[in-house]
Amino acid sequence: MPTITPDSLRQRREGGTPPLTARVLLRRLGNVPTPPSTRAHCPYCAMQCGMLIGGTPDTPELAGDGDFPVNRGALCIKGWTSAGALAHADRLTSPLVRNAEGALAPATWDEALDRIADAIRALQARYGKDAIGVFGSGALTNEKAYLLGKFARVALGTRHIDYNGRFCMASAAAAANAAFGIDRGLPFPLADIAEAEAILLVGSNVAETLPPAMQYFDAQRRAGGHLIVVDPRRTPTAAAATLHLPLVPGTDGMLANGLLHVLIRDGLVDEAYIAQRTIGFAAVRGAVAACWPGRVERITGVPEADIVRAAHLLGRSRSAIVLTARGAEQQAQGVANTLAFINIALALGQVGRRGGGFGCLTGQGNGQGGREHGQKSDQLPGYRSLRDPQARAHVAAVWGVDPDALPPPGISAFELLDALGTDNGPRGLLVVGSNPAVSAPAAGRISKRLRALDLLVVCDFFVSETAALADVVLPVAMWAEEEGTITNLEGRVLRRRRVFAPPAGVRTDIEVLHLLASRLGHSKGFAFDSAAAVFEELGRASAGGAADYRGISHARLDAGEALYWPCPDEAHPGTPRLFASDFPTPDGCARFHVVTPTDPAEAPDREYPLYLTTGRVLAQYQSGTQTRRLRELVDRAPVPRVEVHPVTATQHGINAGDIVTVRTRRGEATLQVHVTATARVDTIFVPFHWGGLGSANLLTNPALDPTSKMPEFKVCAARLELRVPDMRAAQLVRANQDDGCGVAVVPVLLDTRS
Ligand SMILES: Nc1nc2c(c(=O)[nH]1)N[C@H]1C(S)=C(S)[C@@H](COP(=O)(O)OP(=O)(O)OC[C@H]3O[C@@H](n4cnc5c(=O)[nH]c(N)nc54)[C@H](O)[C@@H]3O)O[C@H]1N2
Ligand SMILES: Nc1nc2c(c(=O)[nH]1)N[C@H]1C(S)=C(S)[C@@H](COP(=O)(O)OP(=O)(O)OC[C@H]3O[C@@H](n4cnc5c(=O)[nH]c(N)nc54)[C@H](O)[C@@H]3O)O[C@H]1N2
Ligand code: SF4
Ligand SMILES: [Mo]
Repeated sequence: MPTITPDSLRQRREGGTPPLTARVLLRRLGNVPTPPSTRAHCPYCAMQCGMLIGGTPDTPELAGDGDFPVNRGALCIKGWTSAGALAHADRLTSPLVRNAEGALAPATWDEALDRIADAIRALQARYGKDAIGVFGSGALTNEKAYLLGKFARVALGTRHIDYNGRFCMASAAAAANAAFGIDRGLPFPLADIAEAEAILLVGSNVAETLPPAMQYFDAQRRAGGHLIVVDPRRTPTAAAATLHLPLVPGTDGMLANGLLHVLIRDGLVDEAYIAQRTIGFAAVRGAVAACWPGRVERITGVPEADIVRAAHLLGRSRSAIVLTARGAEQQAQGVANTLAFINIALALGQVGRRGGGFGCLTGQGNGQGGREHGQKSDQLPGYRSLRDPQARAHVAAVWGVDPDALPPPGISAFELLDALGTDNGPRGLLVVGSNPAVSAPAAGRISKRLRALDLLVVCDFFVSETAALADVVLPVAMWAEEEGTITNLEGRVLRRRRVFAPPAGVRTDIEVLHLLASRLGHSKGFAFDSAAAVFEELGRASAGGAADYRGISHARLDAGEALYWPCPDEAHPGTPRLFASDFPTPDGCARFHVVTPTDPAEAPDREYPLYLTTGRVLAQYQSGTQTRRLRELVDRAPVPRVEVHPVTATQHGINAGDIVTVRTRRGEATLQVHVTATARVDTIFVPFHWGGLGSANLLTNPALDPTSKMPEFKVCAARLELRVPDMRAAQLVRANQDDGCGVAVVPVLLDTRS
């Protein structure tokens, strides 16, 4: 019995899908169609929800996969609608090359690839190998991420490669490596969350960013557990908590130190665990002695009584899990913040215990695998260091090159973008899986740098805001059209399967890298006949590294094995839980770190009196290239917006629906006002899913964490102004009233001023 009506068919061709309510109704009536049968995973976030897909690209059928243990059949609205992008009218099916008139025009693959290869050769001959840079992504499969790193180091010979995970997981990674000796976001399966008596969830809005994960938090509370949420906003996640601590943005480190102070003061730390399994506690005990609750209240805005209550809920529970996400991590002190919360989990003696522990919630689809196989400026596959002579020798042997031919480490994502087209930076850039014109901090400045390049090449499915600036755009296959693997937020490796043939004219990223490498004289190292063959080489390159994939194969995954890395050989069952007996540090112990919180890089003042924080809404994904094109999602989150507390709105004389300017020292954005008591009075919130005039990143501060080089997306100083030039207000209203599915919204969102 088909779910698809003629009307919904038409919507699909336009990029929409049948209304969710209709589908839910059908399901309730038991009128579910024969389930689509190919096992797949949602293309978006790190939940990588299991789905079943069938039908055709024009009329896809999609259901949650009830047998997949992570989401257990649940999908969020983005997952339900994801297949709508496959046959979307905007889908690129031909390369685009900038012509003499300055416009992007269709070209053949040979023309496009020759143009790229000629330009790369000319730029490298003139300026050296480092004249070309590569910008990768946590959206890429393990195979693609691995191959992109190899392409940069071998085919281009450049030191300039980094990726968007630098804007995402870099602080979490640096902190976990420093404390535990390994960086696996969750060192235990997600379902363990349901077993914790207490959970401290810091800077994470799970209900909107990993919605199916809420089932585990819900089960935890149903079993009598406590959930404490630390977030300046009363998000749907915070509303579901036992206790919400609405801190002043940027004060996480101080709050953590205050919680630890109370735990120590009230005798709630696990001295035996601390003595046996950790080092460095004495210094931390000394440092947090000065963080008494009254002082912490003055700095964080969290009432003293709530600080004490939170500490007691954690310290008096038999099992406790501490989790951080971007709220605490995307700060110029993001690593220190994360370490301060790790200190709590260690002091409680919970890390390595069943139902307890510490984790960082990974964000992007392959945010975990994408950070392990060599897209990072200083990294080789298997989470090895490019600075380590042994690692260089091992990987060079797998690649059949001289270790000395491997370039040295490059610079981090923001530093790389900010150097483009300057004397110190690349003159050409290849972007695969990112839209930095929208997602990079101080995006106005970064768009100028992208324009200053001699060569910008973007591989994408659609003309993203970054692709719109490119010299060459290469159309690539989407998730349901290619084979590969993804590593989810738990470190579990999953299969991405080809369900549909890609549209004519489109190639996979793997094919593109081979075609380009061939033109640069490196065909051999990039001629793979399948993604499984790439994965096999990745396994060998990773062997012996921290993220060891040697024992994992497409065949084992296809046979239904649940494989978590590390998995060093074919007989190894994988490692769902880490740290039960020791830590992968030289002495087997975890490390405490003294954290001395500082002010954010930019605090409010008279000129810019409000805190601005940025993040996500349920119905949009990242820079929005896909989700701004889907009707059901556009209906739910149609225009760029700023969330303002009612008191602040009254003070500014603004009302819900007004179009306002938000201004910071970096620039201004035109946004529609949402008045909501979920915000703090002193804090406004802007989601970052839009480009052009409504882009949050026109406002954000690119202050970087000294260790992770993570930008401070979550805190800067801003002011609200009611007046906007009429023309811009008109543009936003037009976007708002557009009943289409994004096709018409896109030009409105492009910045027409430059
Ligand atoms: N709907 C949707 N889901 C997504 C994504 C998406 O784009 N859309 N993206 C995916 C990706 S890549 C990622 S990284 C994850 C991110 O997932 P989350 O980290 O949950 O998402 P964010 O909205 O960026 O930030 C989380 C919360 O941090 C709060 N916050 C702001 N400032 C501070 C602060 O100073 N301290 C603290 N403690 N909290 C603060 C914000 O109010 C926000 O509610 O989501 C993934 N899932
Ligand atoms: N202000 C603010 N800015 C932020 C954040 C924030 O919280 N606030 N969060 C940051 C975070 S956590 C992240 S992860 C970044 C994300 O921001 P981006 O790095 O821009 O990531 P996406 O929007 O996912 O961009 C992916 C692009 O690549 C394309 N794409 C997707 N999959 C593939 C693929 O397999 N191959 C190819 N060739 N292309 C593909 C998509 O169509 C899209 O255009 O944004 C960061 N920026
Ligand atoms: S939670 Fe993430 S993976 Fe699951 S359906 Fe939603 S966007 Fe897709
Ligand atoms: Mo992210």
